[in-house]
Amino acid sequence: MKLFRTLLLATGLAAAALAPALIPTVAAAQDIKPRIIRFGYGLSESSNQGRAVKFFAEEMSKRSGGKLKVKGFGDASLGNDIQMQNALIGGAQEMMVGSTATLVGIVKDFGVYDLPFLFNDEKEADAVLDGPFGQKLINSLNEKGLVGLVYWENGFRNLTNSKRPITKAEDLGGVKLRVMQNPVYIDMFNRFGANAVPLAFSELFTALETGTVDGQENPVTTIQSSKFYEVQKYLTISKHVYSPWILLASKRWYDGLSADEKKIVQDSAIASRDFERKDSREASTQSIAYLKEKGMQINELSAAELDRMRELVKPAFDKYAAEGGADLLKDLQAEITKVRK
Ligand code: TK8
Repeated sequence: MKLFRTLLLATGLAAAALAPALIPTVAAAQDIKPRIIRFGYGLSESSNQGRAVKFFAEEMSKRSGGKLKVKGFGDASLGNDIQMQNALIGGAQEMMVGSTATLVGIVKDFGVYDLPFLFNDEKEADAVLDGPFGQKLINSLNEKGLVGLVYWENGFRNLTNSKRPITKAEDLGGVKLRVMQNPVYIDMFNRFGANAVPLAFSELFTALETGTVDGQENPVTTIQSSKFYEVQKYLTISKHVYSPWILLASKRWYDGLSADEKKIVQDSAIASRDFERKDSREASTQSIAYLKEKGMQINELSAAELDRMRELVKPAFDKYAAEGGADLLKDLQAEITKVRK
């Protein structure tokens, strides 16, 4: 150890003698302060979200020699998605992960991902989100006081409810369905005939349990980890929207990091994205069997019915375009077409 340090010092001195310009690089490599990073999220610690937060924390620790300590706060214990976004903007909290859908109050453009039946599969979603389109949206957060790092997978969303199996859009008639706090969702489900009720995720279990709402929609992994099977009888595999999560940092906090610290945050974020997507995809293949075992009655929507539903919600696209989203939607559709080729 001592020998190593002496060697390092000697090398450093030699380098200093030869090229003084190298010294700042050597010094910068150590520019990491001990920091505690409060990282909030909405799902439970044992969920795919919780596992990925843990992974991110480990990466940060590994890459910083234990100096950057991420403390995860699950179950919305620091607040729901929207409250956490505001805490990040104000600098009261450092990091979070949540649905892009709940960002629409800050950057309206994020609603574009919520239009129904955009992506056919995860591969398309990855390509668009990780490509120039996804990055452009991420960049638009900067002027709002947020730093977007990477997209994680929440996943394709499916319907659950306590009233009846949903085999066609009409079966949603009169179903009080909780949706995320986002106008695209409200519009979509009202068009399907449901009674869309926007509500924070943190209030959802109780709302289902008490019958304030009859149903909700989320990926199967979340239906499992949030134990919705305890209060919901019917699960319909509809995959109506591919829902991304986004890893966010407070810009106020992030701007105060050294270049080395920023690099560690970015590299850890990318590593966590790759871990999270793989883990979530593996988990979701097992969730359906798990939910069946827990007594849920599960059905898939037929291809013909999905086509009909797609037609039913077409006006939602026109509405979105008419309300200022035309160019953005066109760009997104062009990206998807490119990926499909
Ligand atoms: C967790 C939420 C959740 C989302 C929802 O905070 O609200 O239904 O799918 O993942 O972001």
